[in-house]
Amino acid sequence: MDRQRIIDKVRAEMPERRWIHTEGVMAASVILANRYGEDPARAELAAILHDVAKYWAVDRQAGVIRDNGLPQDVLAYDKELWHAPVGAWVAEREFGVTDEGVLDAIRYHTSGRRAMTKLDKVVWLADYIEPGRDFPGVGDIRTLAEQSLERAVLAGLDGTIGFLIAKGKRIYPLTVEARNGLIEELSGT
Ligand code: DGI
Ligand code: FE
Ligand code: FE
Repeated sequence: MDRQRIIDKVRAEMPERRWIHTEGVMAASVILANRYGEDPARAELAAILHDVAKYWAVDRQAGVIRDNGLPQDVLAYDKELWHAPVGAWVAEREFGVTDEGVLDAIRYHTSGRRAMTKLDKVVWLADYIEPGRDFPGVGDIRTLAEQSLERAVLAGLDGTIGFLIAKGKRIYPLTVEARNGLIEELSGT
């Protein structure tokens, strides 16, 4: 499917404000990919599709996870996590995406994972710092993002984990693994 058709179809799946967020993630992904030596076209494709399932009814999201052999453990954690693996499934099945790296970047764009690829990091961080994001601390992470991809993703994960702790929520294990993995990567262990 060509780029414009994907854009038109994804846009039809979401309210306008979420499409504006997606455009912000596209722009930020391209900038980060160019800055850190990743393919901007792959980063942009993952960005276009990353939230494609965000506005599906949660029952529909859960159904995709249950009926297609996706990892079931996520169903025991916050529903906000579900649209990421569902989005990767939709990208492959309905949009014909075959690039496994792009599919992984969509699949792990919320949780992160251990040993995140450069493409995973670019899309994860772009989602966090796109121009429409406005929360305390985002400016510091935008500044970090100009210096170190890994340090910026780590700071973002710290922010998300802190937010979940403050709300008394559980943390999905892949998010903890993502943070541990980045710390190891940064310290060379
Ligand atoms: O879909 P977006 O709003 O653009 O952003 P996202 O896909 O990164 O979703 C983030 C939300 O997911 C955020 O409000 C926190 C929530 N969340 C719930 N449990 C977890 C989690 N995020 C992570 N990384 N790990 C969790 O365990
Ligand atoms: Fe998302
Ligand atoms: Fe997003």
